[in-house]
Amino acid sequence: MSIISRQMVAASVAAVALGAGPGLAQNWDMPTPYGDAIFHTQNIMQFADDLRDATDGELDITVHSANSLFGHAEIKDAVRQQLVPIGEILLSRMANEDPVFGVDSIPFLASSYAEAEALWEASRPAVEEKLAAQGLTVLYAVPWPGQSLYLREEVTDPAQMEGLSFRAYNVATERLAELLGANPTQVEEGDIPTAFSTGRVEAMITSPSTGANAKAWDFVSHYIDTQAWLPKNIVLVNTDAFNALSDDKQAAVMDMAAEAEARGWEMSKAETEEKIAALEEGGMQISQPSNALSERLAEIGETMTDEWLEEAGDEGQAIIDAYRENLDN
Ligand code: PCA
Repeated sequence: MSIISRQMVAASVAAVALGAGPGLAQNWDMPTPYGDAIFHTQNIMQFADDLRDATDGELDITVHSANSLFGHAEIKDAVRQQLVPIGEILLSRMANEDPVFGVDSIPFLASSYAEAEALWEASRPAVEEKLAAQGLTVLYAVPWPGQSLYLREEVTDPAQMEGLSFRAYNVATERLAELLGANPTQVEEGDIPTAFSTGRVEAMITSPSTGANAKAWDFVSHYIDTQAWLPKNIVLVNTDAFNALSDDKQAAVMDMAAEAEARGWEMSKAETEEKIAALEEGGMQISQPSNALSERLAEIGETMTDEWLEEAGDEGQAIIDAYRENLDN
């Protein structure tokens, strides 16, 4: 977006903050990275509708999807600086800032919905605390379906992936590619089709949602259903902007966020089978990982868990302990 429109957004946010008395309608711009066809975006649209209804139109969120207002890399800082009051990002994009943000992207640490839920419960307090220190309040987080492999040939031996240009979307996918002997390249979700068609990448690991949305069958032929982890998107609000709302509006935001979180997890679960079927309908061959591939990926998962624990220290160990305890209950 241009400098001028950025200044206009900033000016309108400032005006809203100044005039934030009860009974005054507030318009919030909300940037998100993913497109309108993605269930996360649809869930956010529903959240915005529910909030508009709950506040009699006094809190009116306009969703700017697909990086149209700010790019993915800018959204968090835009919310911090109150250029916009609210936004969505992939939580693990912040892992280079603090490893705690990346715990949901370790292969096979938490690869089912029940495990992902136990992990979110165990890690949420630390995530909230770190973001609170930056002036950000967590509203909710929703996982993508399990992350699976997209390839141009049938892969049964992990050695077949050595040397491939492999699309990455966070530090964990970069590390996974390295451990597979592939060459990672960061590519935004919306740029996947172009990255494949221009030969920048030739393999990836992502959800059936993203694969189907990108029409993966146009550029890869094989889907291997590894469902290795469930990375989450997180919705953040600027704490000052939130505190400037009336008590009623604050309560409505929190209530609708809790509903959006519950709804989003259900949407994500339903997506998994639905979008794998879409990939098959598009002409892709769907298969389960071979034993050799499963073993290699499990090994990589253990390596990445160890590396993560080393980086995250006692705080990381406490999260893993709490996670395992949640699983036992
Ligand atoms: N889709 C996003 C993040 C994880 C996912 O399933 C992506 O591929 O960038």
